Amino acid sequence: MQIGDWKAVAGMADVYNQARELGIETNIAELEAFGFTVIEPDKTGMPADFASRLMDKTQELAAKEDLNVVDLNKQAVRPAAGRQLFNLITKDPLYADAMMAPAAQVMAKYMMGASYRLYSMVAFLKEGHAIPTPLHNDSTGVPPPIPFYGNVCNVSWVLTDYTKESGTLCMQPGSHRLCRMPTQAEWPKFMGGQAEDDLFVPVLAKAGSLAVFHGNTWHGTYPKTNDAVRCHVAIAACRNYVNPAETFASVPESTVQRGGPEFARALGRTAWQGYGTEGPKYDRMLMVRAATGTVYG
Ligand SMILES: O=C(O)CCC(=O)C(=O)O
Ligand SMILES: [Fe+2]
Repeated sequence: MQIGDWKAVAGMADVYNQARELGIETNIAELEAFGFTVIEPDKTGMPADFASRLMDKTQELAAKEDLNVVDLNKQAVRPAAGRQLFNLITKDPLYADAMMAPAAQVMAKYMMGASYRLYSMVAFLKEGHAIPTPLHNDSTGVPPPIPFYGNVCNVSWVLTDYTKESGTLCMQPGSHRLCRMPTQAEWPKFMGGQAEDDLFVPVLAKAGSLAVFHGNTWHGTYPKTNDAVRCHVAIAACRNYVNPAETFASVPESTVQRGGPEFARALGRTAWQGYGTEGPKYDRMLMVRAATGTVYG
């Protein structure tokens, strides 16, 4: 059907039409049905060499950054196996390009509404063998029931070929409908839980794909059993009222300019929150009015 500029779903008609143009409407159907989807490299709207440039940059940062700068890297028991690099948006303008990629924008807005904000940008980098990352959803600190529409979502640039052997993400299809965190008993047996392993599926994705999932979807990773480098850059977006996990105050002005007004907005540069004695700016409050009415705003 033809989708017009429908007022009742302010913002969504535009996003939906962009999804059609990019050829990723089926990905939206998969996301709705299963809680996750994989967008093929040629549908991201980015040049063919983009993912390899992002991989090179991420490896360059990893080589430069002291492991101990990251607190979690010092913990024996931690949320995710392997190495993580945080706050990437502050580190290079290429990460702004990753976030503003047409398919990434469409999916973030589809899931978190037009007023979405950047929540975090984190690289999950593994070299050599790695134990599984335990089953979880990305809604840290949200008590059940998590709203069906989700408070966060994950749009991940897969930068190396993701296979079961390379320790790809492991999903429980349909779990986004449960609106809560899994209990330890609900983890698959291969993670030390009691659930049958065949309830879970690997995200199989070529380097350059976008793995996209709802913030309520139960996921973890398969054990990494090969020696290849394995990396994805997770762009987490959140709803306008969520306190982002990372601070973006130090993103250079030149990067903000490069990203444009929508990028600046998503980084909170025009957020109504965070005021002092002067109180909020009314025009900024009006920017989230549509979100008060519908999940699309
Ligand atoms: O790669 C991993 O170990 C975990 C990744 C993850 O949980 C995520 O991207 O949300
Ligand atoms: Fe996660």
